[in-house]
Amino acid sequence: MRRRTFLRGMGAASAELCLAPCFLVAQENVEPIAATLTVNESKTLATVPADFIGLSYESAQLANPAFFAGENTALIALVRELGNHGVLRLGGGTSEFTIFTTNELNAPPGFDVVGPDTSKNIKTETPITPKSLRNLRAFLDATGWRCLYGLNLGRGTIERAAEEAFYVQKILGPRLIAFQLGNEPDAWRNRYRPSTWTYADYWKEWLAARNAILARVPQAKFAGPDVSNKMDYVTGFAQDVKKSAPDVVMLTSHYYAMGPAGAKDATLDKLLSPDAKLERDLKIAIEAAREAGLPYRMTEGNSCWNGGEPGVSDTLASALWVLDMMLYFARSGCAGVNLHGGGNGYYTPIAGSLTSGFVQRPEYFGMQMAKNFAGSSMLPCTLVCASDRVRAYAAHNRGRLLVAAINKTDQPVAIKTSLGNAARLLHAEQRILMGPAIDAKQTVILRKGPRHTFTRGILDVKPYSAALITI
Ligand code: BDP
Repeated sequence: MRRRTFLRGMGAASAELCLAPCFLVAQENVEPIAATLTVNESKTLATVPADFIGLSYESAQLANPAFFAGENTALIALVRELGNHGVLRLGGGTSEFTIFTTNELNAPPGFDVVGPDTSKNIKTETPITPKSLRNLRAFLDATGWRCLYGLNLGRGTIERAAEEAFYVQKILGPRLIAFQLGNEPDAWRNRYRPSTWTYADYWKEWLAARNAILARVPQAKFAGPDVSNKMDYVTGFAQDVKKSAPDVVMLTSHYYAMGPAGAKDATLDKLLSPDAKLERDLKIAIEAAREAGLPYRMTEGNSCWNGGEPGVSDTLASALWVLDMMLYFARSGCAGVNLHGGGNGYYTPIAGSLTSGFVQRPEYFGMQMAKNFAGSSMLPCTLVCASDRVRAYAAHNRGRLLVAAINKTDQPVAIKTSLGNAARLLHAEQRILMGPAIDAKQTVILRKGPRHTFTRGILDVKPYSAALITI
């Protein structure tokens, strides 16, 4: 396959091509890293919901009613390719600057799309009207996805939030999972609230807002606390809702692997390394959710906050990172992951606009590979390997065994497996997530037939690539 063919394939909505050797043999003479993979097929670690896959957009995007609309068929097609079920979360920094009004605006909005919010304090107020909500409903109906809807608690009034909730519930109906009240309230200190602001203050405000919304919308459901990173908000909220808010259906928080953009350590190297903080915090969130009898969802996150790091957040590295991160969340018992994006932000999985058209960025392909695990049972598996940048996950899904091996090193990896007898492996299929270089902006998923998947029982994973095996 020539480079031109490769690039042409990447423009396609689902870039699954027949595999020819070109990009896979760059490191022919390098000794592979040896690894051994053992999968325990008799035990389930976690059940992955069918709507595990998710996207997150800024609420301000709703100010352009033409964006999330039944007529935006290009975006609908791309979202559907990420899964027949999924969760669209609306929120982010701009959600504290939205104003709901039933006065439909005659003038079109001054913008087409909204990227990730990077101006943490200076923003313009954006109106949301019933027309945007009706169009959002059509968009959700067309994709089959459901919505987590963020209301303005940071800078809005409780009365207005209750009024907006009334219209959202009426219009989105079964497409609405729950309301979230406020974005990242753990970061409001010295911003929207005084320096003395604590979790206890937040809980009081949250409860008052929830009560007002319930008075107007008795069937309302809630999710939260949608925090940036302070785990005491997550554990406190889980305990408090268990006691006093049975209408909370989901515990939520955010995850950015690095940030802010521009920081010295917001690098490719860091993105490819394991994140000890994630391991620690995710355990806390999952445990808090379990004790409260709730699912836990990571509702907003990406590689690097403040809009993403160019040359990192928009490269093959981000695709490998997304796949590994999503499967790590899935295996840990998380109910879903929403990748934040929008507009032409560096980390957005889908970029573009109504006027320019929409394109998949590398992260999109990582998500597309991860979507195979939606609805599956994650299995315990052990990978013995000298490098902690080689990762593996296994699951049962609809009678098939799935194995994902992610190689975030610049060397090939040779994985010895115990996945079954030769006859079983003979029918194994492989999909490969790869690109021309780790910092390349192009990424593609290629398909390899059964004959080429295992040679002598060994699974070869090329440098900076991921393999998904279906057996
Ligand atoms: C988060 C905000 C989100 C931003 C993101 C970022 O919730 O709206 O887009 O940071 O800075 O804190 O990229």
